[in-house]
Amino acid sequence: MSNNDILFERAQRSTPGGVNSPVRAFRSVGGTPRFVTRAQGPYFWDADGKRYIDYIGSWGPAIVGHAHPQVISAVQQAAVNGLSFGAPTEGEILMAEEICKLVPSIEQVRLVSSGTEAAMSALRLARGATGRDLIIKFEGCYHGHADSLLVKAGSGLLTFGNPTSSGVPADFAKHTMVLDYNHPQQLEDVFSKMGSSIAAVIVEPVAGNMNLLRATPEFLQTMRRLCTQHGAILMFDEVMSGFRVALGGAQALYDIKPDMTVLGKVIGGGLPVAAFGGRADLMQHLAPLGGVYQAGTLSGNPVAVAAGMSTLKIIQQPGFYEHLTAQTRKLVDGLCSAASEAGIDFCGDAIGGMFGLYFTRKLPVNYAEMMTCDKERFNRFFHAMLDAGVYLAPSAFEAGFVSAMHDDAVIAETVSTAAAAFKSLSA
Ligand code: KE4
Repeated sequence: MSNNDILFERAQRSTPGGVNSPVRAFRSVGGTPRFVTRAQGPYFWDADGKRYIDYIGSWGPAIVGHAHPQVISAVQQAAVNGLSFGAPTEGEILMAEEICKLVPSIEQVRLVSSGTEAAMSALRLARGATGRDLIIKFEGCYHGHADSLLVKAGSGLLTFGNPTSSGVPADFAKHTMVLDYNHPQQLEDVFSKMGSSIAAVIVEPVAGNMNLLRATPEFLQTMRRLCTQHGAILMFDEVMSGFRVALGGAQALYDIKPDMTVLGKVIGGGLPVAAFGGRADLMQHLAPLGGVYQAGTLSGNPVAVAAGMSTLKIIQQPGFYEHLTAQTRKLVDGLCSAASEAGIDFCGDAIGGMFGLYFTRKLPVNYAEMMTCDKERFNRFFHAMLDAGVYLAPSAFEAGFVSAMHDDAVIAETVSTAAAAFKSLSA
C-alpha cells in the first residue's frame, strides 16, 4: 500500500469520504486521492514523495504558483501581528479599494470567507433589494452549496426547480428556476412571462463547473438587457473566472457590466477570502445600514487578506496575463496535436489561465453537448497522466488551471507525457 492509500484509509475513519470537499475523493475518476505534503511553483509532492505538475492550483487560487515567496512573506509578516481580531483593519480597506479598482462594476464590496458564502449573501441581498423571490440559474453552473443554488431544472421550462441535494426543502428549490446555458430564447420566454417576479439572474460568465464552457456574447447581452428592462439584478459569479480569464474577469472580456459580482479563489491567494459587490445603491441594503443581514467572524481576516493582496499585486505586473494566456494556449495546442497524432477524438479550449479538455470531436457549446464527451476515455487519460506525474482535475467535467510558473519546460513535459497517454488510449 502507498502512503496515499494508508492516509486515505485512515482519513475515511474520521471524515466522511476521507475528504473535506467531495471532488477531492476521486469518485468520478476512481482510484486513491493524492495527499499533498508540499507544493512549490507549478508542482506539488504527495505522501509518497512523488512530484506532480499541478493543473488544479487549488481550483484557481494558486495563479502565481504555489508558495510564491512574496505571498509567503506577506502571510508571515501578517501572522506575527496576530491572526484575527473581529475588528476592522486597514488591510480590508486596501483589499476593497483594490477590488473596486480592478472590477469597475463593483462600487462597494463586502469580504467573506468562501465563494458559497459570497453567492449566498449576494442572492439574499438581491432578494432584499428587489422584494422579489425568484432566482434564475443555469444547468451546469455551480455557485457553491447554499440551499437555493443546489437546484436542478424542473420538468418543464416554467416549472420551478427541484433540489439536487437531499436536505434542501422543496419550498426552497421552488424559488429557483434552472434554464439552459447559452439559450437566449429561454430567457426571453421566462422574462416575458415572469419578469416582474425575478429577483436575480446568476451566471458563470465563463463556466468552469461543467468543464470550461464559454458564454456566447448574445447569451450574456440578452440577460443584461432583460434584467435592466424588468428590474432584476444581473449577477456574475466570477469566483472562478475572476482574475483568471483576464485581470478584470469575464465581464472585462465580454464588456458587460453586471449589477453584482461574486469573487473568490484568486483574491485569497490560497487563503479563505471571497467577496460580493456591485452597485452602491444595492450594497446599501446590507446590515448595518439596511435590512439584509450578513455577517462573518473571519470575514476580511488579516492574514488571508495579506495573501490575497500580495497575489493581486503580482498579477498586475506588466505582461502577467499575456504570459499566462500564452502558456495556457501552448498547453492546449500541444495536447490537441498529441491527440491528433494518436488518432484520438479530442479538442481543447483556453481562456486566460483556464482551460478545458474534451474527449469529443468539436468544442461543446452547451451543457447537453458537454455531457456527450467520452467520460470513460477521460478517466483513462487522467490516470495515465497521474501515473506519469501530471495532475489534472479528477473529473471530466471540471476546468483546468495554469499558473505563471508553468514555463515552457513544464508545458513541454506535460505535452510529451500526454502523447504517451493518448497512444495508450488508442492501443
Ligand atoms: P467555495 O465555497 O468552494 O469557495 O466556492 C464555491 C464556488 C462558487 N462559484 C463558482 C463559480 C465556483 O467554481 C465555486 C467553487 N468551485 C469548485 C471547483 N469546481 C471548488 C472545488 C470544490 O468544491 O472542492
